[in-house]
Amino acid sequence: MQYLEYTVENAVGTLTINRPQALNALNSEMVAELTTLLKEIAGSNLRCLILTGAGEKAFVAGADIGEMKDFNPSEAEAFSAEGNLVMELLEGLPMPVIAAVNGFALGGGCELALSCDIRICADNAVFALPEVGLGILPGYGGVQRLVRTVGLARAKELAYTTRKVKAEEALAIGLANQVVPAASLMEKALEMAQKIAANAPFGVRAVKQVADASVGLPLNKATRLETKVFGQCFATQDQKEGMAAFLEKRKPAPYTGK
Ligand code: CO8
Repeated sequence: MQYLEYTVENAVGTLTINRPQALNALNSEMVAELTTLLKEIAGSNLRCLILTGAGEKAFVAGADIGEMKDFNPSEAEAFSAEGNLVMELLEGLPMPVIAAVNGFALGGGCELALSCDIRICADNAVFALPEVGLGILPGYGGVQRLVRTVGLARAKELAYTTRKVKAEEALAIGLANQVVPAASLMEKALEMAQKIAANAPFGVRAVKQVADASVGLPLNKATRLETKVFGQCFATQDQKEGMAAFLEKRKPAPYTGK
């Protein structure tokens, strides 16, 4: 892979977008690499994924403006469709995904971070949707996901104005889950990922499934899904071990995902 680095340690994956000379701007090759890698990760037994950008300056500074500038409408639509597939693959991964946001998360970079379950930000993080200032709209699902994350009025304001949101404001409006010093970003992201990875994998994936179902399903359908998945937990060895350990006043043995 030319633009991605991927490592796995103790069932926690770290995917680094690696094009720091262009502030990790997303081009077609990178989108194709992400599509392939995310499909592989979806079928793996990874317990948590961290997504970040190489260098100290940017998570991802958006889609590649140089590549987009001469698109005709159908090329632009295809570029948007391929990018949207990446966002859907990321969002649809069965395991939690943490965006470790270092510096700029602009345009497509903000949209990428919004497709993750959790955003931990360095204190130098800056989010924005600059697209209308470039004559386009956020075409990677950014408006949809920003509405769901910070509410309709705030999302509209940010997309209409292109205003930059710094880390502390991102935390205050629920765009960021946590703000940490830039130097300890990866350490803090890893700490959270390891905490997630230590829990029963079926339970963690079940939480993601039912939490995401809350977006599209009416409450009674979502709770019915929850009931079904709750039952399925009782077919796992991890549930037997977790409950036995509680009653025997001991720590559970490491969860196996079985
Ligand atoms: N695309 C291409 N190259 C970029 C991008 C980008 N989005 N962002 C930065 N770069 C490049 C610069 O051109 C520069 O390259 P070079 O050294 O060859 O001149 C290098 O990265 C470093 O950038 P700067 O010199 O500009 O660094 P500064 O510290 O001065 O500024 C900024 C940093 C503020 C982040 C500035 O680079 C910037 O404003 N970048 C563009 C941000 C932006 O507008 N992003 C949104 C792009 S549009 C988008 O993402 C749409 C997604 C939906 C697509 C739907 C499909 C149609």
